[in-house]
Amino acid sequence: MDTERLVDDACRAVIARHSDTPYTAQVAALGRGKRPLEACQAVIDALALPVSAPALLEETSHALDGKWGDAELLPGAVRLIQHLTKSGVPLALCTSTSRPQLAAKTNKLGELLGLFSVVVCGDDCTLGKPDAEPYRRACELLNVSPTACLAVEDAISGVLSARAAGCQVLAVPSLPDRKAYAGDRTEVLHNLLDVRLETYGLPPFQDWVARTLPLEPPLRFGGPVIRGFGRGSAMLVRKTAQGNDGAHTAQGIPTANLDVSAFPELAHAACTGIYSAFASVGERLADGSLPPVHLAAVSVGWNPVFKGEVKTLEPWILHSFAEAFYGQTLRLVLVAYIRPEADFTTLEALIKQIHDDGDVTRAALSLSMYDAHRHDPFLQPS
Ligand code: ADP
Ligand code: RBF
Ligand code: MG
Repeated sequence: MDTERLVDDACRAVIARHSDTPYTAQVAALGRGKRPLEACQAVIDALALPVSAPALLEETSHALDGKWGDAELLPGAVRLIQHLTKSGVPLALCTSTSRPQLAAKTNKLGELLGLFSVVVCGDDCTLGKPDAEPYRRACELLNVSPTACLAVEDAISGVLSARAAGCQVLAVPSLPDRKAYAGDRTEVLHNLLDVRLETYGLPPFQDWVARTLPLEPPLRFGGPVIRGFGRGSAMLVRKTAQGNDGAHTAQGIPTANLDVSAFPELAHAACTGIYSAFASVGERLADGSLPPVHLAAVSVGWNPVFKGEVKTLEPWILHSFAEAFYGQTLRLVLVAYIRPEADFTTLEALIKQIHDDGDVTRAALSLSMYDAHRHDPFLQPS
């Protein structure tokens, strides 16, 4: 579940009462996945806060009261749980949350929680993550050897716990710093949607269609187009399109950027990747007609090719516009996932890949199962 944002907001507010030292992403990462009291202690140690762990926990718990219900499932989590259940693979939930808190936190899980045959909570164990005990206990209760278990984790402490217990580990960090997660029997992905279960001897997903994975429900984002780094049109120019018959054939890959900070659920979670979408720009035309709906190949992520440190959300709209449209309202309905964002050693390789994403988008979104989303009311100005 994506509880990072809720916890971070509460911690930032509470810590500001005790210290001027900022609660950075690095400090936040130290507490992740740990039991509440141990998470507080980790943050206190890092920031040398003049407060005890129980006192800090008291304050943050208070700030979080009634907020847990806002926690969303990470993209791909429902798909994974349902597929494994249908395939008869036993599931355990191994959480640092205490049993009394679990109900409040897993509000949105609904019936999914009942699909886990084993639930290990933080207060069931003598030692919490990153110790091996929680995962060792989960495997025992499943009555399966840890080597035959796959642990799915987004926090370092959870990865360490599962690895120490002897499990195979699938890590989906929410941060661009992925090196810290690497280790024996560990695969680090950008996104839960990318998991190839057959790698682990588990029944493979069979829901890919025309090189895309349908997003149910689709993801909707709208807002004014902001300036990016000015790279798309200028740097992502296909060499083969240049020269020959004049400058106008040299077309770059302009991407209309939205402000990611307006979508906290995107800013935090491990949901980077390349997607296919329907897009519209601007308001009703003077004659009252609606702005047209276009296809778009959308990038959500850290842009590793450019060593980016901020997440961006940017569609390359597969349409030739007469002029730029900064400041106008852009609406996106992401209907399919294509691939994780990748690092490339040359710009040509990135450009070729993006054009391929465009081809995938054109082919897939013409299928009736996707084409229906063209009429999503979200795409029209209110
Ligand atoms: P920036 O870094 O400021 O986003 P880009 O080089 O990526 O600059 O160009 C993006 C801008 O180009 C968009 O904000 C939009 O105004 C304009 N634009 C023109 N055609 C397109 C298109 N087909 N898709 C996306 N943006 C386009
Ligand atoms: N950037 C990357 O670093 N890796 C990628 O795999 C990648 N894929 C992209 C796919 C599409 C469809 C689009 C539109 C962009 C992609 N980019 C990728 C983002 C690119 O770095 C970004 O648009 C430029 O930096 C312009 O800001
Ligand atoms: Mg751009």
